[in-house]
Amino acid sequence: MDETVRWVRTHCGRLDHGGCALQVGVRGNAIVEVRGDPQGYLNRGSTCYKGRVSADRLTHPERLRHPLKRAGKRGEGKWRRISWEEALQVTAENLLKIKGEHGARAVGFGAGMPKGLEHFVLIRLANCFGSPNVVAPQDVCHAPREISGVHTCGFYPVADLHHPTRLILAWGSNLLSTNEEGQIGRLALEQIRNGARLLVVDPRRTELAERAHLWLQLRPGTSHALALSMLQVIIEESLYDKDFVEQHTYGFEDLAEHVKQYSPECVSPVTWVAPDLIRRAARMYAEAKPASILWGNAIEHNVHVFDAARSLVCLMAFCGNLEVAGGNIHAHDPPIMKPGEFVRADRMPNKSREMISAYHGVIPRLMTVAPAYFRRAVLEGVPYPVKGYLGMCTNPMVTWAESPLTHKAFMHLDFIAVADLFMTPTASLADIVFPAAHQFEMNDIGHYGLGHGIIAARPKVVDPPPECWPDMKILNELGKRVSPAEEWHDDADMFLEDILRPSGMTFQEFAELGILKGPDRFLYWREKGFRTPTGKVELRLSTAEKFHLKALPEFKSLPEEDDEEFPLVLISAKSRHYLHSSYRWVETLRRKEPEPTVEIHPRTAADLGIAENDPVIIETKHGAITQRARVTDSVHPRVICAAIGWWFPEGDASRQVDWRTSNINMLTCAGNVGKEFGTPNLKSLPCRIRRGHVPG
Ligand SMILES: Nc1nc2c(c(=O)[nH]1)N[C@H]1C(S)=C(S)[C@@H](COP(=O)(O)OP(=O)(O)OC[C@H]3O[C@@H](n4cnc5c(=O)[nH]c(N)nc54)[C@H](O)[C@@H]3O)O[C@H]1N2
Ligand SMILES: Nc1nc2c(c(=O)[nH]1)N[C@H]1C(S)=C(S)[C@@H](COP(=O)(O)OP(=O)(O)OC[C@H]3O[C@@H](n4cnc5c(=O)[nH]c(N)nc54)[C@H](O)[C@@H]3O)O[C@H]1N2
Ligand code: SF4
Ligand SMILES: [Mo]
Repeated sequence: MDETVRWVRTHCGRLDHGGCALQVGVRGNAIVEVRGDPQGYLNRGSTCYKGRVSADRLTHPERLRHPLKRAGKRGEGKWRRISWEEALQVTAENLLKIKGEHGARAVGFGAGMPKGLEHFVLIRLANCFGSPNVVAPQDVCHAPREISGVHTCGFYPVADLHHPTRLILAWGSNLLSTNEEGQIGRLALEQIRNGARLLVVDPRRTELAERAHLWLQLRPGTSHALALSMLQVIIEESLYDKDFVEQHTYGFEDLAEHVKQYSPECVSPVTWVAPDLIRRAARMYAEAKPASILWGNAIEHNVHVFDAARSLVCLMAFCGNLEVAGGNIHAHDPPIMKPGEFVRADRMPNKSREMISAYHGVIPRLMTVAPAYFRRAVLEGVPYPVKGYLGMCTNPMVTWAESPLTHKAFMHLDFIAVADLFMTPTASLADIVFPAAHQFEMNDIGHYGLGHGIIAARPKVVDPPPECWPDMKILNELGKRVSPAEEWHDDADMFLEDILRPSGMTFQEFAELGILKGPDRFLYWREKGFRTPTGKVELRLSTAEKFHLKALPEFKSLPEEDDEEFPLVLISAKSRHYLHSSYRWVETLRRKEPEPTVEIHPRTAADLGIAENDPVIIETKHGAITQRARVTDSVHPRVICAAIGWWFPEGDASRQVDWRTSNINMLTCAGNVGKEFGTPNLKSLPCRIRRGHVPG
């Protein structure tokens, strides 16, 4: 046996948004070490713990290694091992049968957090098959901030931490745990070391909040009220960038008049932030030039996300921070194939009118179907029946709001195919399960189509188990069976070459380079204006009437009204050890965080007779779960913060049914959603907590 270790350079992926450059040590076909690459563009050698143990995802004895076909009733856990040929054939037959009987739109194509290039190949398959329905959690992840940005200023304004900034405003972002969009955690710390001030808006005292010059511990679900109040202060005290506002914004007078109602004194009782702190925060942000807002996922986790996102873009515009180095910029892609071309959007010219969500009047440019609307289509036939589902890289049974509804919808479908690494609660309901190859076992491109202005090479390091296929290959082979064969390649790796062709590079050359970055382009609006109908930043939306949108961001109410029966407020935050619902089965990760825990303030815990590590029942109007208490004063006495994504893979691996006991989405509800994106309340839910276990 060859004992020498060879080192392969690649990029981390599928553990968060990815981005750290890695050096992976390989002996034979086994990975022996993963370490940070000192030359990494985003990480300069650093990694997190889960990055270092990331190869452990590949070797679990219960990993899916063969295609499976359901042998008993749906979800019963009886499977028959089948060949790839049969798995593809059965899937193709079922998808075509549904298409023949109900139309192509009766198949939903399910994606999760975009993990790699397969996300876009899946959309291509939907388009080539003829279905407008790609179902994905974009309603609660990034689409709201991206699309609100595009409607307001013509682009998605991302925090620029690659150039010196004077202030970072982290708003509902726990970036030292989540390293959003690559290594923003590390870049932020570097900026702070170099003198940038830090302003944090978070109901929890996060690690970042501990380092902050000012921390606003707002009441969950009131970001829009707080941001509108900051706008009011900035106008009243004349702290805004007058030249910019005068020349490059539309609707300033209307917004100025409108925000008068949101003085710090008016807003303080609802946000729980003292008026003088709101004023200090507004001044700090307005006076630092440039300043960048890092907007976190929390603003996207309630029905008022459009108001929150719009208010934050207005703040950026007011203070002249749009498209300014060190502010919030339009990250331009390098010369690569445009996503629309790659996914063959031209095959579905009427997609935005035909997709399920069109019926619900969502905001233009939202091109995925919110899970709330997908389940209505499956269960009620609204606006038309949906009968089939093909999903990969996603675990809706755990990650969509209101898990019992998801279960009901999946039990109602005629046909389900799922690709995953492990038998998950979602895969366990499938008719066909495809065993997927994973990070390190295939060539892949990271960050494509995500608005970060970079793509990262993730070349293959080891061979997958013989019958585990990269998702792209699964889609490529299925595509040939259910759609015009000329849309598909002999070898799925050719998709990587397609993307890179405009750059003049092969994948091999790209892999040697590592990262391809677009040009830095600042203050583009000086030449061209903003890409909105008025050519200006639309503080007031000129298209509001046409698209039935609110012209001005507003605060009218809490996401869910207070309820005496449920006196506490439930929030959540991602774990630094896991990705959402993934990898509870990786032992090295599980040892770090063996059980789901809920943070509770010592005073509240004492009042309720709850001690550290006690099992507790967390309850909302919608359901009850068990997690363990972690008593900490980092949360407000009225707020508890629960763990997300929990199910228990240690049960019978053929039959993953415990998606109830500790899963936070037993506590959420898909019945009440924000109109623009179909977003449910995932955070800021009235709740209560007591010692005990839910009956199991
Ligand atoms: N209550 C509540 N719900 C939430 C959130 C929250 O904060 N609170 N967060 C939301 C957010 S922001 C998001 S993005 C979504 C995420 O929702 P999902 O994307 O559905 O969740 P994940 O756990 O990231 O991924 C699910 C599955 O992908 C599989 N997987 C990983 N890599 C591969 C691969 O290479 N191939 C295949 N075929 N499968 C793979 C994993 O094994 C896992 O089972 O959840 C949302 N849901
Ligand atoms: N380790 C790890 N990294 C990840 C992920 C993961 O699952 N695990 N997921 C990836 C994905 S898909 C995403 S979208 C990102 C998300 O990354 P983040 O944007 O950091 O999202 P969260 O962890 O959901 O929440 C961030 C913060 O919001 C706070 N918060 C809760 N409610 C409110 C509120 O009402 N208002 C405000 N202002 N703050 C509130 C929480 O206390 C928390 O500190 O992370 C990515 N990175
Ligand atoms: S921070 Fe994210 S990209 Fe970096 S090593 Fe950890 S999981 Fe990988
Ligand atoms: Mo996300």
